[in-house]
Amino acid sequence: MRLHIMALFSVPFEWARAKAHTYRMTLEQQQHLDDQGYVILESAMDTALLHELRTRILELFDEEGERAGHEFRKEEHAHRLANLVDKGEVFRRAIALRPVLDLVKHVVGDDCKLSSLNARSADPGIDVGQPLHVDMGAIPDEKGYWVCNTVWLLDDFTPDNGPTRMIPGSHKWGTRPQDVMSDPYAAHPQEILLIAPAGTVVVMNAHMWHGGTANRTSSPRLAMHAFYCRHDKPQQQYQKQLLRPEVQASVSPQLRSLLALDDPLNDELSSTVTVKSGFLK
Ligand SMILES: O=C(O)CCC(=O)C(=O)O
Repeated sequence: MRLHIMALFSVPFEWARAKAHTYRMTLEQQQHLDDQGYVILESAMDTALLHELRTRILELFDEEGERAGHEFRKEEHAHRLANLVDKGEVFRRAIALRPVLDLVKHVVGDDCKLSSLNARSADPGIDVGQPLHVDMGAIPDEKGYWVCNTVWLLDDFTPDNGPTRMIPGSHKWGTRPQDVMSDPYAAHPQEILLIAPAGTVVVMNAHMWHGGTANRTSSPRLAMHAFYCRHDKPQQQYQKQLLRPEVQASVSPQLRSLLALDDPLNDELSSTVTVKSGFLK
């Protein structure tokens, strides 16, 4: 049976839905991230930011057409965009949004970096969702967690339009769904659905098992994924190679650091790796 996260977050857990632009990271949020593997920040985007992100992303889908997502991987039943940091100032603002980034740092450390910034639009009228996965196939190592994703809801996530499913606590299991499940596409007895309004950002320990579900409605379901990793791991998309020189020249020292633009260790780690997804080939 699928639980809807709405129900899960009735009164006792209401703090986990903190209004991000009015609250700082709380101990309860940190605890929830540690224990459950995710925190829901409702209204993390104000109306203006939500509108700007949506508008630019829809414009990019139009501009890029068939080429959309070519910097990453294609996904059957979804349209994707990649390398968004290069494609708009609004994206460079979003990846450094404090309440979100503070929680990301709680998972992967103060000196973490952006690993990739993509958009994903789940195609409508489809019966199949994503397999359960962990991002980059990542299992925590001897230093702990090394991947953290943030899902930016640019449409309302409803039970039928392909909300993300999550298995709370699974980031602590040290396994990947494909290693222990005979069918990672199948429903999992512990899964919950992320049902929340547009404007929400979910910070997710990306070792936690998760995946998009089938969008059975007649409209696409849009989200942006700002994915971060620990400083000693490769970026999923090597920002220094992907960002145009004029973009690199325009960003603040703080953003240069978040993008690892002046980081010899990152050059060594990221310049030669081929992009890795949790499940896309
Ligand atoms: O968009 C979603 O609901 C989740 C997508 C996801 O987990 C992925 O593409 O790796």
